[in-house]
Amino acid sequence: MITFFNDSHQAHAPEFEFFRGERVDCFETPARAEYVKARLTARGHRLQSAQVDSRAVLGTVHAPRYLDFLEHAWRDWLALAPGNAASQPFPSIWPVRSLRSDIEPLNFIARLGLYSMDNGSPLSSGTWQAAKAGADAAASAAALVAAGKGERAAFCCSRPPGHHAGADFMGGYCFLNNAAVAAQSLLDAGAARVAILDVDYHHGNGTQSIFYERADVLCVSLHGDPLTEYPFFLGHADETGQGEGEGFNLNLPLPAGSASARWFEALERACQRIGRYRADALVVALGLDTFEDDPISTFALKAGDFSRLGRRLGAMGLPTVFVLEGGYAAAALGMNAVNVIEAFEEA
Ligand code: OKP
Ligand code: ZN
Repeated sequence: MITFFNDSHQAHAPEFEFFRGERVDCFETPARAEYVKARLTARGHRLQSAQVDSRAVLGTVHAPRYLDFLEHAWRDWLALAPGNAASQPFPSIWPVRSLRSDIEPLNFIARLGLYSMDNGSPLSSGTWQAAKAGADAAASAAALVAAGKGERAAFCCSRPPGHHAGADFMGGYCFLNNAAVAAQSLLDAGAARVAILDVDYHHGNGTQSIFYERADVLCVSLHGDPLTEYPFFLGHADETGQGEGEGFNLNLPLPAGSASARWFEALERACQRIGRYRADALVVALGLDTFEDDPISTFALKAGDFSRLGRRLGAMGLPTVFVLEGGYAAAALGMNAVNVIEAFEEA
């Protein structure tokens, strides 16, 4: 499968995140994408660089003031205090409920809180460069599939991931919503209906929220139940869409620790719903943190289960863009990603 690889991903390399108040090494590391690249290359898949500038589509998926903040965040962080180049910014105040989010404060940390859902999205000097290049890769994969010149599918192999990023906020290691960029690009290229299937362990709250009031993008997600799993505040079964979007959002939360059989039952429901939608194209938010050895997740998919996933998706018969999301058992990521891709192609 033709893969658009984000050559700038290593520019995003924060050192640490917080876990229960302690500094810990980042789970979302540059090695992740390199493992996938190595496996793709070893198996003879073609890697390409992005050919599309996603700037225009980013402006429809994300709020202009958020994009402006993100693009200049590192510059503004450096301007805040001498010596900041050697440390990482984290938010410490958020405009929850009664607080105002319409006025952008001047203080950098306050603005960082305004544009964040958590303190779990560490920034580094090249975050914008890496995230923008990832969005370019997602737009490029969508353009290739939309062109209909013999490529039924394409893979966007990139980091940082995107599905927690909403229209105007970052969260959960995510800054720009690559799956949303791919879906919007497919619509802009002529698709009338696009389905997004998010199989990451964590609910894709950003993607859901971006398309929640729209009928032209069906969002379907299987994930750990938010009662106990990140992102906790979205992803319940009663979230079905709103206004024009009513009926075009399907959440299939599963209890933490669910076995593969249960996961594949949910996948079947997801595929049935997408089939009834008569989508013109499919975007798969391909999180691989459902893997049994994932260090931050509790599902139990095995390497062979990723082939089974790929076969099922291939049987949908749709033009498909795969976008890499999570997956933190880094050394296994290549095998698991390529298992999906190759089984899809064989189906
Ligand atoms: C991003 B994606 C663990 C903290 C967990 C949030 C998880 C974000 C997952 N120490 N932080 O959906 O894979
Ligand atoms: Zn995840």
